[in-house]
Amino acid sequence: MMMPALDESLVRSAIERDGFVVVEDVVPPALVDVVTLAIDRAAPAFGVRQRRGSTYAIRNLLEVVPELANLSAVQELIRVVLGADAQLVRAILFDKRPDANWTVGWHQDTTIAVRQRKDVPGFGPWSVKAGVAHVRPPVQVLQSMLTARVHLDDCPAQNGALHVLPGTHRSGSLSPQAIEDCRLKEEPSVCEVARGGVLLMRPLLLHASAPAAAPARRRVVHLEFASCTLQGLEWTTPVTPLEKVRDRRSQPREAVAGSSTRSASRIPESRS
Ligand SMILES: O=C(O)CCC(=O)C(=O)O
Repeated sequence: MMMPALDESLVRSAIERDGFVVVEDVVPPALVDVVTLAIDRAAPAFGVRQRRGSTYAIRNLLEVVPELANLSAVQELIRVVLGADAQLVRAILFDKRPDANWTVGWHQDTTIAVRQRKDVPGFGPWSVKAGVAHVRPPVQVLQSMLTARVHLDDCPAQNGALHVLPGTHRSGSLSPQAIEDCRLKEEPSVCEVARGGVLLMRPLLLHASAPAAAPARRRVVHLEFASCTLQGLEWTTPVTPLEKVRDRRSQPREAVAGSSTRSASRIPESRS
């Protein structure tokens, strides 16, 4: 059976216009199982946050599950938007579950993880998360980045799906007042994603996360990619640029434009 091919230009235009797009069936079920098992086996370690004995966030996920650097279907998707020079620069697990049903208010992702703190003009303030130096870079760095949120469980709206404000990635770095203004003006979209699907999003897209109304496991592997070098600083992960990745066997099947609470508008499939 011929697999429908991903419409690359529609992915690119959705990212440019809305700042996000959902692509279904990216990671095959067997590979989702492998990643899920590796994460579940991860012993409580540095960077693993726990609540009442349950792991709900792993910050330095690549140390725990190095296989994540080789998810070729995800890398293919990233290449479509960022080009072949993109690198994986950070990996985090976000896990919502009945005993860790957390919430996050509206925000942009404005920090990056780097190998070592060095005072460089344009970079700051600094912080340390799970033992790793983090810094707020110039806005151009954030604008050149793309996040792939790989879903290891089905995530319908009632399972703590991510809410986003479409198009807000185009406004640069926003003050708390500007975030509040956007929240009052724009209608949020709810990003429902099935197991194996990927939400691609720009880090500057305003997003928030409500507790699940019908809590189940909601494991999301958050992979950040960048296509730029840092002036005077180094990314944490010495990884291979995506130009080395050319395996199209597990082609993503279809892209769904920002699904909203009312209806999910679909980008039609094109067949190769
Ligand atoms: O996974 C979530 O629901 C929220 C994660 C988040 O806030 C983030 O990616 O910055």
